[in-house]
Amino acid sequence: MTTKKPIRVAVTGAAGNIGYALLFRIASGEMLGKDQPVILQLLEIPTEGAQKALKGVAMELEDCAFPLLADMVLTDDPKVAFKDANWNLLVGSKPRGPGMERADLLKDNGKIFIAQGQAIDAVAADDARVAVVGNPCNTNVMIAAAQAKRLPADRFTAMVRLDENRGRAQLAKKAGVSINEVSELFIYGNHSPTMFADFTHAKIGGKPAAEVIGDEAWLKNDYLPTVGKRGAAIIEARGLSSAASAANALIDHVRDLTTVGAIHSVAVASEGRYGFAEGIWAGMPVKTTAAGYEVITSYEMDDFAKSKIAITNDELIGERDTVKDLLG
Ligand code: NAX
Repeated sequence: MTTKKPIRVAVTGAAGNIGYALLFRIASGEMLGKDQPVILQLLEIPTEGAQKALKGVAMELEDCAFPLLADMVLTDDPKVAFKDANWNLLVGSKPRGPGMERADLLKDNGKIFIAQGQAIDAVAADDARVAVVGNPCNTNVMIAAAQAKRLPADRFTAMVRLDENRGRAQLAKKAGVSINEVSELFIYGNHSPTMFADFTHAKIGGKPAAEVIGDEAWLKNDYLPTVGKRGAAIIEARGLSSAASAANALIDHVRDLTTVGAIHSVAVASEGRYGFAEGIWAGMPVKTTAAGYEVITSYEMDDFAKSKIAITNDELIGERDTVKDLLG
């Protein structure tokens, strides 16, 4: 029996598709450790349907009799969901409706993240950390972080880990090797098709991936779009967007941010690193430390990599311009 104090994990959009693939894994100890009790604080929108569905998910969690699940809170109030929460996983957001422009989606979701950023800053634990999955996640995390007066910006991250996992898997498949052979594949920029999956520094079996693959045209013209548009390919095949793989990536994201020495792709406040504009959140490699994480800045980019980073940087600047009224 563990004697550790439970960690409070708030999850928004808890009755959604990703929520259904995520909560059971958190409760079973896959995210924070097999001896770490958790309290799940679950937020859904205040409609009868969403609250009823949330209740159903909670009933199933109860029926798993997870030894590590110390308690559950079900609510439609962000201030209740984020109360004393150590991890705040912002999964819920509004999907793009028929005929809706991307700018409208950015603005509509932006409002959600203003309210949630304020609530987290007001009531979450002193060590509160935030991971945003709800799209457009880089811009949503920037909006939430802009509301924080108490919590520093480095507590706010967005998820590009699914893109990293996809990128590693595609390299392993092409090279015909185990996924464990692929290292140093990091995602730069936006969680969108403009992202740059940096194959130029990736390694396969410890050797440069480009050398092992031996097909630069494939890397540039097939690999990058395959990774960048994988989300759309999943929707096309499954009729639904990635859920289990997204939940899995979020487990990886948080587990690696709490594992000292882990190196992985995270969207963080750019602070001008790798040529990204100040103030936007961009994917880049980070190394987890005892105090939090540090960004790895030692990768030298060639002209091709710089041109790819410039494209995703421009898109992120465009998103920021669209929501500039929400950043005050
Ligand atoms: P679903 O539509 O199945 O679930 C979203 C849930 O969020 C719904 O139950 C909804 O009621 C709830 N919700 C909406 N607004 C809320 C609010 N203000 N507070 C609390 N709950 C709220 O979507 P799902 O497939 O679970 O995807 C969730 C989000 O993840 C989407 O924005 C999606 O685009 C994004 N994704 C991000 C990925 C990434 O790598 N960063 C990959 C997967 C996914 O596409």
